[in-house]
Amino acid sequence: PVTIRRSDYAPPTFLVDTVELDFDLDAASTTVRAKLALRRNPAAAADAPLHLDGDGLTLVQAKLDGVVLPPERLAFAGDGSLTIAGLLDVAVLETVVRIAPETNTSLSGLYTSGGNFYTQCEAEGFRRITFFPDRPDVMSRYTVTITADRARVPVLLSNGNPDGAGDAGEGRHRARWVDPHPKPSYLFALVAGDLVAVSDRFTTRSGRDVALNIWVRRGDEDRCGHAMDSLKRSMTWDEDIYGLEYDLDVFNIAAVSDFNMGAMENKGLNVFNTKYVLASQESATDGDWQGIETVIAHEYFHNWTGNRVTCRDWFQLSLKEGLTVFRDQEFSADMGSRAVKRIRDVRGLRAAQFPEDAGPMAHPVRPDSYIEIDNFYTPTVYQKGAEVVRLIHTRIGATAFRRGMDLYTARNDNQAVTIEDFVTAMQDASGIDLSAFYGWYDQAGTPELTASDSYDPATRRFTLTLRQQTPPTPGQPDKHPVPIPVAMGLLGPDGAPQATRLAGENAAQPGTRTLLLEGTEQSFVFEDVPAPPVPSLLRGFSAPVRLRGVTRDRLRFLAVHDTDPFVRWESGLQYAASVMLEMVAAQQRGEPLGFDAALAEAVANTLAAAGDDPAFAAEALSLPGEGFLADQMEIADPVAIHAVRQHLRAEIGRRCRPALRATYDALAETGPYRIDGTAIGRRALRNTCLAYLTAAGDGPLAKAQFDTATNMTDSLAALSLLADTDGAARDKALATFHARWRGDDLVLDKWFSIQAMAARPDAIAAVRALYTHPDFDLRNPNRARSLIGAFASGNPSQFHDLSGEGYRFLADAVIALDPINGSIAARLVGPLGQWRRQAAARGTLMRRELQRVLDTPNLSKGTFEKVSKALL
Ligand code: BAL
Ligand code: ZN
Repeated sequence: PVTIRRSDYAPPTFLVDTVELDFDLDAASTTVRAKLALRRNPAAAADAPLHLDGDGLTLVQAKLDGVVLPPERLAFAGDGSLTIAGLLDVAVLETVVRIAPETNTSLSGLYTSGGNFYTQCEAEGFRRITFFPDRPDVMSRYTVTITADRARVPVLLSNGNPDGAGDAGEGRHRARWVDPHPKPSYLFALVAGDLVAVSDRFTTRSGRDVALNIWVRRGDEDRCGHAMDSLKRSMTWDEDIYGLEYDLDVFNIAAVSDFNMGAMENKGLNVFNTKYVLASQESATDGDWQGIETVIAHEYFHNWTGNRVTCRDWFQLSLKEGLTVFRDQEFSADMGSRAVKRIRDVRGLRAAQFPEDAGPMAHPVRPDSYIEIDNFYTPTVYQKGAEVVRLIHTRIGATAFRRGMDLYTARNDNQAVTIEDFVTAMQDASGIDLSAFYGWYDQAGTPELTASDSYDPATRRFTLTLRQQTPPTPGQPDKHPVPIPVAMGLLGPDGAPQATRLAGENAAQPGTRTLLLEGTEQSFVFEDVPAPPVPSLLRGFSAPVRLRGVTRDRLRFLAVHDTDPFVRWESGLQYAASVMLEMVAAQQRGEPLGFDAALAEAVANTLAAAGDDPAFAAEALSLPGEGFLADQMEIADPVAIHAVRQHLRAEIGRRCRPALRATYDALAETGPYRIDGTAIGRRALRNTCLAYLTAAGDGPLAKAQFDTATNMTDSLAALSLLADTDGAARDKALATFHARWRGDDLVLDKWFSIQAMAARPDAIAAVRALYTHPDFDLRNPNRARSLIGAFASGNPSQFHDLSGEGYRFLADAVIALDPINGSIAARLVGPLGQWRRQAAARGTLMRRELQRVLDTPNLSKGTFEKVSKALL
């Protein structure tokens, strides 16, 4: 496989001003006619040939300027692409190709799902539909005509606005779509089939009346309300916050159950995984409701950050993804609790991105090279990319950031641009030199920030010293310092917040201030500090770093007193993590685990104050996750970590039983079901209490909740606790759940996941049995993820069983899946790549399985890239 390098970028030789596509849809053999109006790119050499990407296409005919091209003019390459030399500066190319949607299991390009037709073109799927310069810096105006059987395929959708429909004879019909906005090929979409729409309208603030439709399979109409509501709120928010309006007469969303991603922002025709559209009280958890709101917003926001202003090349992916994640995070923060949203986002970043940044696939937010671009839709590009946008937001402030967004969209509208164009707009809008922030885009690895301080009572000076260091990552042995904004404050010995005055400043500032660490080490001197203070650092997680050097005493103090809710939560978490890592060491030595009474005290305090903010209390009560703890250890010990966490849960449950039970009872659902932040917070807190009580031996409580639950959140919380236990209640609950939900794919996914994540000694056998269950379908990405992904990523103590059977299962599944859907196989193989963080006995077994995957003939280039890099 070929490595593509950012430094090799060359502009396209030809631009395509307009594209006319004509689809004659048939599941077994679809004919695609394409007419491209080509123009030589002034930036390319005068005699450069035309290069058209193609993958798996059967060419029927190619005409240049109306003349059929003879075979000798068509130079095919091994990858399916086509080069044609000798073009004039302006030319019209017409091609006819055949493709077979029903055998397309990769779900990239045009494929069928449940008898309907869908496309997925990002990143490189359009080349599986027709010959085209399939790269984002070729932006064209598209006109699309779709013809299909009227009875079987009554709905025909593409990008843009509808432009007529009619009869095509012989039981077929036709529809035409015109997209007035130039777009790259990755934003092309076609959806056709037997679908029904849930419809609404939205009037933009300049008066455009937009038809909103969510297209689903018959029977799913009553589960679209939340998605539609989220869409309208997103449209309003983008107008209010960024002045950005929708720009077509129709906004279509189509939901499909076979989908590689969460959703896709195709212009005017978003395609969504059903997981992020369909929800009802009975079938959706609170996490599902929140996921729908976030993903609907994310795809909608791409209309400006991604579609109107797109990426020059795929190395710039974070230009649209990091920025759009930042925007959806801010939207969700505005819709609910900002503090809890931030806590959850940081949890997510540390669960997925920090380990990636410390593993074999570590890459900068703007990567330098790739073999398969699908492998770079990563937590680093998305979540760390969003953190980097947030750093810039923090550095220049909200007002300048908004001016920068105005400048960015105005300057770059309808263009394919780079991260420099974004940073330059922010710099020009703020007047602040942001050049050092490129370090965040171009350097991989998570910086470690160490804080130390001293207080001099004679001068009443407090000196805070910040130091940074980033560990080496593959291909980047030497790291440079990056600018780190540290939002902070000082607390007095009594816990009261203090105003701060840095040396050289005239007046003290109340509240939070932001220090900027620019070099490797810097000291900040605070004047007039009456007594030794406790610094509260990295408020709101102002930079994606690992903060070191805060003592346990200070963590306990901050967890109680700090004004910043993030630091309060973080300090409690880090305190617990520090205690738990010590317990892991004790467990490894075979010593008694003991118990730190301060943890029970913290739980009691949190419960006492829980009424103020139950969602925050639920976060504060949650012990550090197994993955988080593993990521703190150079060599992880998943089995010891699991044992410690279980022990602690049970111990806290026993010691705090009355308070936990009282909170659990007090939060029982009484009124009608609601999905606002307060109701979600109450359920989260109640189920957190249930988990502790169950760990302490109160098994019947989970069973009772499962038997009486009236919503999926409570039902699933109870079932997942039961799934970890032994006995008849467990088996009965799982059977009842399956019988109740076997017709609902999204809920059945949860049934598979819960069992895959149950940390029982028979987990691997159970997972292998589920793999052959009649409801298991390797070809459905949601189902594959719900079993294979949930086990390998969500059940560390069993996946890492010393027998190596967990690794063998994952490798077997990846080898079976790779020829079906290489993109999903490459994604699932990831956990095996973390072998360097495991003890030698496990690492050897993991490497053996990686090698077995690598030795498989005809491996997809995505899986090859992941596995070969893991073995380096
Ligand atoms: N562009 C791929 C799906 C998403 O990030 O919205
Ligand atoms: Zn996105």
